[in-house]
Amino acid sequence: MERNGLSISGGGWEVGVRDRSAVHPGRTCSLEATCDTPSTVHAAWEMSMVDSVRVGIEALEARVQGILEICGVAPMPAGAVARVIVAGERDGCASHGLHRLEQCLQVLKAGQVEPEAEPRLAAGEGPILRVDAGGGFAPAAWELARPALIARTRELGLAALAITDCLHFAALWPEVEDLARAGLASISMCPSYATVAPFGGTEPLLGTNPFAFGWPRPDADPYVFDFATSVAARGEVELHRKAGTELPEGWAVDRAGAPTRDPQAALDGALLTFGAHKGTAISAMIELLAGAMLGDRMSVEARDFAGGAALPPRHGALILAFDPGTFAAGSGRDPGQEGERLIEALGGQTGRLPSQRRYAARTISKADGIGLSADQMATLDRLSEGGLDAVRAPG
Ligand code: NDP
Ligand code: PYC
Repeated sequence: MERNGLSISGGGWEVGVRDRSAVHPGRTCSLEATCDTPSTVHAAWEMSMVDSVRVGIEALEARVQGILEICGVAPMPAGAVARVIVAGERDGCASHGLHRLEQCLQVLKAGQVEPEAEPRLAAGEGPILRVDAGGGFAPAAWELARPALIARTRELGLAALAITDCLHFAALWPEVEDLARAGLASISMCPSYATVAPFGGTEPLLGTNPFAFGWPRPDADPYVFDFATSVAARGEVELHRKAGTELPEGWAVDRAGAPTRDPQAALDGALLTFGAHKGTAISAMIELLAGAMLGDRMSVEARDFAGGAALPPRHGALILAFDPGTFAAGSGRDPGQEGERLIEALGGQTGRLPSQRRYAARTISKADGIGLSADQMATLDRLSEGGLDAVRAPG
């Protein structure tokens, strides 16, 4: 099959030289209105993506799952972890795509995650569902609990999922997007590791604390946003370090509290919250709701438990789900149509909705395969061949 001037073989691996702009529009501006994300590493990373392999989504999932299993992760969590990592790569979310695979293995090697943990769901009968992840990977807990959360939300109009003791390394949009595709609105949040200074301060106290929202749309992809409450995710800073590029102004301070654009100095110092005092307040809310309220670690404790921020942290996560139809019952109004009016007007003024870049990248990945750099391929080969022994030191 020929697409974008390239031959594609169905679902398998294929080596070729191609222009990454064909599969990752957000990286190279081949789609207008997708190049405006400041927290995305551009030029240097782009250069490294020219010689590449294109691979089908399922083939890449199988490859990543295989690597995790070789390293001792049980098949169920290995599958869940592989799906979320590959979804990130597929959607052009480099900070939470394949970049995370070696970190997951570093955590495993450090003995900070339970590779065979079986998450246990306590659904009870009320609105609060609980999953004890048992120190295992968060995506396994999410996949186990997802059907019960959807069913309970439909039954009661709202429900909450409290995940405890999970190793969290992933983006949150897969969760809220799943729920939106089931017709539900939702909010997802979790602490992370204390690497973020509150507004006015310079000492790491808060996590990069992601916050995601999903809203179902009758005839379109869900309205989804998902961001760190730091100016950018730490993963973005790690990608800048890898690419040898400076950070934009205003992301971070160094250890002495001075503004810095050097990624390593930022990783050693502190990131800043977005939106000055407002981002700090939202980040604090996340610590309280998804840390203190769940009886699980907040970001300072999670960082200390992990011995720093080189490895993803272990803590809890909170997902709140709502059935818009139940809330609007009796109003005579249709939340779906009301929502459409707002979302269309938003898109009309801003030129692009959150997740639009991601959905565009997904469409191309589904059609053409996911593009991997020579560097990414070499990492996959190294890990496939050497297993845990081949995992490099964190940092
Ligand atoms: P970004 O700043 O890259 O993007 C945040 C959101 O804003 C996305 O939904 C994005 O949509 C949207 N967006 C970007 N630009 C525009 C625009 N011009 N108009 C409208 N919407 C726009 O994300 P972050 O660096 O803050 O976070 C990246 C990821 O890191 C998130 O997925 C988050 O969950 C994850 N993370 C995970 C943590 C964890 O502990 N597990 C901790 C911190 C972050 P689009 O995707 O389409 O560009
Ligand atoms: O990118 O900040 C981050 C992050 C923390 C944990 C997982 N991702």
